[in-house]
Amino acid sequence: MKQLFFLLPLVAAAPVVAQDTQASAAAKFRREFRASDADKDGFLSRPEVQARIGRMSAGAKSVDPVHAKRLGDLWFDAADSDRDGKVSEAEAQRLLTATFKRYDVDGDGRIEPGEREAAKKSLSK
Ligand SMILES: [Ca+2]
Ligand SMILES: [Ca+2]
Repeated sequence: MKQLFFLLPLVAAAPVVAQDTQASAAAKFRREFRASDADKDGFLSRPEVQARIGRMSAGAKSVDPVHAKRLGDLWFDAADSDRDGKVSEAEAQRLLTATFKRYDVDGDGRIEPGEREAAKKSLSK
């Protein structure tokens, strides 16, 4: 779960950042999903997820291929809830929503910096 926290901000959530609302996070995620779906079949495959993460950067440093593969696996396994080996947009949105709710402690639909910190702490226990 510790890695998942760092991963989700990368994948689901270039959108799930401080002050983002759930609606705006979902809209950004939709664009992110389409951009990641390299073969445009409407699903994310494991390699597509890994490739996308490999193209992202975490702050100043980019994600190395080994790390990208590991993060991709973590994200993929968390997102593919029906275990059919591909992640639909609905599955990915569910993961985003679950993540958002976990961060949004006071349930006001916004992720405040303090809530991010609290989520980070709870996940690293
Ligand atoms: Ca695809
Ligand atoms: Ca699936």
